[in-house]
Amino acid sequence: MNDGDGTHTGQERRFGPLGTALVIIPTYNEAENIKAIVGRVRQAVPEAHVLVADDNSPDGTGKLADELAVEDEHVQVLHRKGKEGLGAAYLAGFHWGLEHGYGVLVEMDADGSHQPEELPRLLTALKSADLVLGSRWVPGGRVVNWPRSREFISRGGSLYSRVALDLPLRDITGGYRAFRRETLEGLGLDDVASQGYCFQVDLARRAVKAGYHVVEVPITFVERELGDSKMSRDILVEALWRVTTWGVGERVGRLTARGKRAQP
Ligand SMILES: Nc1nc2c(ncn2[C@@H]2O[C@H](COP(=O)(O)OP(=O)(O)OP(=O)(O)O)[C@@H](O)[C@H]2O)c(=O)[nH]1
Ligand SMILES: [Mg+2]
Repeated sequence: MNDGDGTHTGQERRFGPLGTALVIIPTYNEAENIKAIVGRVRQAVPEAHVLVADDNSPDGTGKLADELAVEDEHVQVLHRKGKEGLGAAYLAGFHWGLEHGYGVLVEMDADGSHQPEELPRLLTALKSADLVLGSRWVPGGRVVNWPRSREFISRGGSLYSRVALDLPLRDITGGYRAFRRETLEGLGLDDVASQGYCFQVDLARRAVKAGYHVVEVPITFVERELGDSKMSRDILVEALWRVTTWGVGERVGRLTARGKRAQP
């Protein structure tokens, strides 16, 4: 229920049963990681299904994923034609999952930063929420093996988004999340910003503004050990720029609305 000022208490809400979860793992050149991560998900949450969304990785990740899918009917692979970014892969995965009737859609990186063993806690929290964010920056959350500079940028990015967009959240750029299907259906995915961190910020922002009950659950984020990062300075700069434009847009919108109300 909406408590009147736009925030959501979730207290008096009744949440329906969760249904089967689909863990979506976007991959680009994750040949060193794919088997281990899928195995860990299958072990940690045996009833869940896995969808690997691969952008035709040159290192053969898609083929390795196909091998896993042959062995295990809980594993599926979505082959995409080329590298289009993390957000586009997730959007394709969400659509696939919604079409196939899954009740919960989970975002998880392939590189082991998001520990599958923590997924049961996210899913438990989702029983009384519309969206659960795995959070590094709430009490109990932490990062392992990150240089100070990386932590500073990530904390700074979330703080900036929190203030600029007026969001009651601590970790807004993280990508370990569990959505109820109804939440995704209600967000309007067609025009979501699809690049890197923008994608995560845009989804969180839409969920809060739409009045959904968003809960942060502490996670331990582990820096990747194998393979290369795909995040770039461009993705970071784009996120900064977009968040600023969204923030300014919202403030101008509020002022204009106030001005109209004040007119006789
Ligand atoms: N399908 C697809 N997956 C991608 C793309 N870019 C990144 N990914 C995947 O998205 C996940 C997150 O990417 P990372 O490179 O680990 O980004 P990050 O976690 O912010 O950066 P690091 O901490 O340096 O690892 C990984 O599973 C990547 O393989 C893409 O263009 N297409
Ligand atoms: Mg990573």
